[in-house]
Amino acid sequence: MAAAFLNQTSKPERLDEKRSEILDFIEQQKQVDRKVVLVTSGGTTVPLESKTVRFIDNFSVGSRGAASTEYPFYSSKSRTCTRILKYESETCDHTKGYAVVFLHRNRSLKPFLRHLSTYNFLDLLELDGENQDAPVKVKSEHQKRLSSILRDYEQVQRDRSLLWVEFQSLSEYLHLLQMCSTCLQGLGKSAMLYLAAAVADFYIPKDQMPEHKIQSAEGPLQLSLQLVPKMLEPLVKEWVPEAFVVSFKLETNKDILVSKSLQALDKYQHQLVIANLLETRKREVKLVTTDNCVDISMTTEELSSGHEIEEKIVRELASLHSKFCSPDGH
Ligand code: 9Z3
Repeated sequence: MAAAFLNQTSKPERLDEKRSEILDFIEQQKQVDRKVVLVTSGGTTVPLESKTVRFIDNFSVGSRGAASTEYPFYSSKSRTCTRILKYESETCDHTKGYAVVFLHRNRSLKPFLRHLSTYNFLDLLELDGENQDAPVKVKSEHQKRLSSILRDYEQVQRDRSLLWVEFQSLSEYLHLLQMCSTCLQGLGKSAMLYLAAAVADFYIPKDQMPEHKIQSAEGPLQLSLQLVPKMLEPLVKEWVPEAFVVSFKLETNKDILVSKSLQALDKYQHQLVIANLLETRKREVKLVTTDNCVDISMTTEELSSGHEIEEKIVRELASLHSKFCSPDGH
């Protein structure tokens, strides 16, 4: 099913080039003995026309993935590094932790940059002087915030511990997911997959898709969508069988959340499901494994002081992953 879907949809551009970039990146991380996590983030689009004017989309802006990408860099030694959140000058340890392959929807939230997403970029800047070639500088009230974000970003760039991979449509995402996962195979157990992207469940197969823009003159539009095959199955069984795989389960009805998560674990045989409800996803999640269910939640004080649930999620996962990697499992 998954293979048939991938065969009938066109591959993203420069796929082979991207594959070698990822393999190089993974090799560099191996040399410094860093674990690697693949974080997927944002929603996928489902085109209605081959020459796409219209597409179906979903709500996800990629907050979960972008926030979660910032914490693994520090997770092995400095467990409570909150500099990015509070913009204070605590010392972070960037030497170990994880490297991240950030597979994200284009124009969704990005790690580091997301802290500025509520600003108009131009409002952060001013001209230093009146003349034509006066330099541009950051306004004094934004200096502290920006230099803190920039320092963290530059550190990650210097360490070469973050690789950006972009998708837009469902098929791009699935091809890239397959490619990134298979690249991680060489890391064995020290690879983690953190599948936070909100992936479409329905699509229009290529042979049923009109080539040109659908015309409104033809009257009301009726769509018939097919089910997208679940990629977790080949991912766990074939693409990256040894890795620590974390998927997300999103529901709006709390009564079915845990049972659906357990069903997914049973069906795909991966390590963990993070269960969340649409409305409360920023303040509570459940980490569901076959034999346990751990609640992670945020107090109002924690949230109002700028802390994020992803910090706790990543800390917990790093600890579970480390047990998973140790020979006796402790
Ligand atoms: C999630 O559940 C993520 O936590 C959210 C994050 C998409 C809710 P935001 O981007 O939201 O921060 O606004 N992701 C997985 C959603 C999903 O598609 N899950 C599938 C399902 O529930 C399984 S792979 O069936």
